[in-house]
Amino acid sequence: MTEYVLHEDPASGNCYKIRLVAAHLGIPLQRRRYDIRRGETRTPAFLAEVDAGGRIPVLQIGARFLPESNAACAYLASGSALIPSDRFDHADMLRWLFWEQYSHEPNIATLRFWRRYLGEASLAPAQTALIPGKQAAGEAALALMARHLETRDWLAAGTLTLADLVLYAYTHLAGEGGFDLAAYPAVERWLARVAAMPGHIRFDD
Ligand SMILES: N[C@@H](CCC(=O)N[C@@H](CS)C(=O)NCC(=O)O)C(=O)O
Repeated sequence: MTEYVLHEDPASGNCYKIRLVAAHLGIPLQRRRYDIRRGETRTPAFLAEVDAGGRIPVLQIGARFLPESNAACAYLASGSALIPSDRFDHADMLRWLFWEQYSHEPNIATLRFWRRYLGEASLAPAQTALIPGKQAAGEAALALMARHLETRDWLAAGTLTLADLVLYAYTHLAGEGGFDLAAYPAVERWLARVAAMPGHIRFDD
């Protein structure tokens, strides 16, 4: 049987995505921990052996290494009901994964990291200057999800898919980034639906 090792920092929502998908599918994962604030993914050994990009998560599949959280989720979920077989639904699910990486995670996850883990006082001036733009873009992402979910239970395909699990990760932590989820009740209702599904695990499980 293939052995999976998740190279992760437990504080990362990108790493939680992979644990969440694996839990839904009953796939056991070994976990190897790094502290990104101490530069543990930037050591010569990590860069040579795990990922030349120096970031987590990385899913190790036997002797091979797969970086990028959404790619790792897609690998684990391949062939499962989390990936729609209908051609349009499949592509629609993928668009949420791509959207998450371009319009959601760079704003909501980055502000969470800066505010919750680094503290605004310790940011470089160039980072502080980016905060208003990231706040506005994060609010826009949550508003778009809310509009979509006003009339639907799930993001794509009318059922729970990888899109819901991937977006759940940083959306449910958005409060730690300075976003008020109470302003987006349709998103809150969807978060509760995802968390009630069999196989769900919490961020700190
Ligand atoms: N697009 C990547 C983002 C990976 C990423 O930004 N990882 C962060 C933690 S969530 C990291 O490793 N930061 C440490 C560093 O860059 O040194 C993914 O989805 O996996």
